[in-house]
Amino acid sequence: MKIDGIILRELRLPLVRPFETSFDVTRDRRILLAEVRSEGLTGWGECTAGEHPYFSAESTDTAWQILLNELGPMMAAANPEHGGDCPRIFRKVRGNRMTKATLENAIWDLEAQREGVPLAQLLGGVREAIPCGVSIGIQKSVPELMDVIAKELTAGYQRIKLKCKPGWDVEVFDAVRTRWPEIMLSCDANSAYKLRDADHLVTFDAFDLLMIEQPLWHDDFYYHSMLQKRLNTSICLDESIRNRRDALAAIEMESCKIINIKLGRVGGFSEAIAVHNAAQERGIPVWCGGMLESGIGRSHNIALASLENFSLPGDVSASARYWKEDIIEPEVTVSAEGEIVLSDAPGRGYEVRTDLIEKLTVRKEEIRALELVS
Ligand code: OSB
Ligand code: MG
Repeated sequence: MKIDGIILRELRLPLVRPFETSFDVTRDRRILLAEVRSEGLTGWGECTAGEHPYFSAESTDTAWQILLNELGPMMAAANPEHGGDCPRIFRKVRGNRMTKATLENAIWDLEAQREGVPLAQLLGGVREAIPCGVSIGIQKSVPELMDVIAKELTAGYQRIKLKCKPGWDVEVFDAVRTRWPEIMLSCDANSAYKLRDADHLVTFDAFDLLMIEQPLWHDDFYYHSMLQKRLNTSICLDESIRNRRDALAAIEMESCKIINIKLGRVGGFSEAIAVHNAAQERGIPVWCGGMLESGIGRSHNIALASLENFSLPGDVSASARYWKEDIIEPEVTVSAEGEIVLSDAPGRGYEVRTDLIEKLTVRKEEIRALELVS
């Protein structure tokens, strides 16, 4: 397809409530969007990098620079036929996976529109609805956390994931398990522990957690594999898994028994599908993580989570948990059974509210294909 132009935008979107992890508190999201125009159609991509390079080495500002000066021009000159062509087009650029995913996902979005099929179908999805959980940030107190959990369970969510760190872990799990002995419960440490905390992490086994997500270093498999040998609870890797090779290494070393797939973290739909397939072939279940996305990234996550091996409830939840007003229509909603029902409309299945996007835009730059090709 001929790329006619790429528009980069940054939006400022305040979260309805702050989101606290072991590494940061997020109050507003700086949402970076790429709008790729081709032959009368528009594909959208969202960059999941945070404002700071804390979760990964990328940030909103590094992504902007790399999109404008490196990936945007490469894409504009390449005229890809398929979303799956993008990894090859971007091959020269190392890392910057969230940044690459921004453009690659926009091309898949375009391709689904061009073919007149739902994006989920183009990706090979089989589910009509996806099971949903919620990721709950660190709260000021246990009673406040209990109120939040009660509300999410009433809304129908199938699994509760608690962000944790030293000092906000076993006492919290104990209180939650005492009140809700049966719920599907997991935790995510975002690398807040060291191997010397292994004895402490073993005590998590008492709380019948579905998994412990990324307890150790963000770039580690080896020490996670040592820790997994000591735990009954399954380790799930998030930060460590950058691609299919990482997934294979982690599975082979038994560093984890579950994998969280994030579209941005692995560099886009192509690699996300490759990780999904590698895990499926080896009997390792996956689920779809989230990065506090706006409706555009969220709609892409939903399409991805329709693949068969996304058998565990993910972190992709309703728009209203994050935003007063989302930039897509309809907003993402979750049923009383805790599911998001996939749209059967062609493309991403949600309309983009361009008027609202324009209003929220704080910076905008256009990469025009013609100038670049000459
Ligand atoms: O580790 O899964 C994570 C948000 C920002 C950075 C890292 C993570 C998260 C979440 C939020 O857990 C998931 C969501 O609700 O989008
Ligand atoms: Mg995580």
